[in-house]
Amino acid sequence: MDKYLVTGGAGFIGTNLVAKLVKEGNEVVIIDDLSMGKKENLAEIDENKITFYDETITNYAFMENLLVKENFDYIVLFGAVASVADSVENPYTTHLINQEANVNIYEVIRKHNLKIKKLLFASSAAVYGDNPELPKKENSPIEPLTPYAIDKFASERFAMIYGHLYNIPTVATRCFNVYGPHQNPESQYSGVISIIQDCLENDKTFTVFGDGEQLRDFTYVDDVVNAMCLLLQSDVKWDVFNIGTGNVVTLNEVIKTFEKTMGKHLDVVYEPERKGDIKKSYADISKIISTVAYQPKYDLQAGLKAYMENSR
Ligand code: UD2
Repeated sequence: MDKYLVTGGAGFIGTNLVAKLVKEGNEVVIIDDLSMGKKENLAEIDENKITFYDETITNYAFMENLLVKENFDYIVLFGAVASVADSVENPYTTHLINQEANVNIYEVIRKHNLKIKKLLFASSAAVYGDNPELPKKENSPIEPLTPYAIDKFASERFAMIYGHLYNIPTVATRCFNVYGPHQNPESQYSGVISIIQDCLENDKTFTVFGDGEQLRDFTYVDDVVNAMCLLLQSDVKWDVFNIGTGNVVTLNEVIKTFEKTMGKHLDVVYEPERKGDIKKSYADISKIISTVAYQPKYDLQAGLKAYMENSR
C-alpha cells in the first residue's frame, strides 16, 4: 500500500484516478477547493481510504505542512483552473493556481528533501497550440496560445528541471480530449462529449461550432488513468508523454456514434466556428507505447458505451 496525494482529486480525471488507486488498496489524500470538482464525484469511493481537504493549492502554508507531515510516496497534480476561457479572462489569477502553486509544491519537496517515489504533473495537449505538424509528437513545436497553455507548459518544465537539478523523480503527461464519467458539462467550454451526452439525455439541441469536420483524438478516461498508473509505477523520470488513443475522428462522427450508442436522435444546429478553435489535433502515442507498453483499450464506440454504462 502506498500513500498518494492527488491535487484536484474531486475533479474529472482526478476522481477516476483516485477510484482506481483506492481499488488497488492505496491510501489517498485529496486537495480540492471544489471550484470545478464536486464532492459527489467521490461518493462511490471507500471513504476510509481517502482523506479529503476542501482547500486550495495556493494556500502555501497548508500545502507545506501537509507535504512534510504526510511524507507521500506519490504525488499527482491535476489541481488547476481547467477552463482555457477562464485563463483568457483572468490570466493572472489563473496563473497563480496553474503555475505558481505547482512550483510551490516542487519547492517544498526540494527544501525539505522529501523522498517521494514519483511526482506526475498533468499537462495538456494545449501546449502544442495550432501548429500544423500532425500528429503531435512530444518534440513537436510548442506554441501555447493562452495563459492556460503557457502555465501548463511552464509547470511541466519546472517539474522536469526540479527533477534533474534536485534528483526528484518527476514525469509529465499531455492528454488529448479526455471524456468519461464525472466530466462536468455545465460550461460551453466543457468537454464536447459531456455536452453531447447532456443534450441527448435531456432532449436539448446541440450546437456544432463550424462544419463538424474538426479532428480530435477523443480518449476515454480509463485509458488515461491506466497510462498514468503505468508511468507512476515505472522507472521513467524527467520525461513527458502524450496520452491519447492514436485514432482520430471528426465531431460529426462522434455525433453519429453517440446516437447509435444511445439509440436516440440528437437535434443539431450548426453555427460559425469558435474563434481560435483548433481544426486538427491528434496524438502520436508511440513514445508511451514503447516506454511503458501502454495500449489504449477504448476506441470511440467502446468508450462511449462505457461512458453511458458508468454514468448511470
Ligand atoms: C481541448 C481542451 C482544452 C485545451 C485544448 C487544446 C477539453 C474539454 N478541452 O479543447 O482544455 O487543452 O483542447 O487544444 O478537453 N464544440 C462544439 N460544440 C460545443 C462544444 C464544443 O461544436 O458545444 C467543438 C469545439 O469547437 C471543438 C470540438 O468540439 O472544435 C472539441 O471541443 P472541446 O471543447 O471538447 O475541446 P477542444 O479540443 O476545443
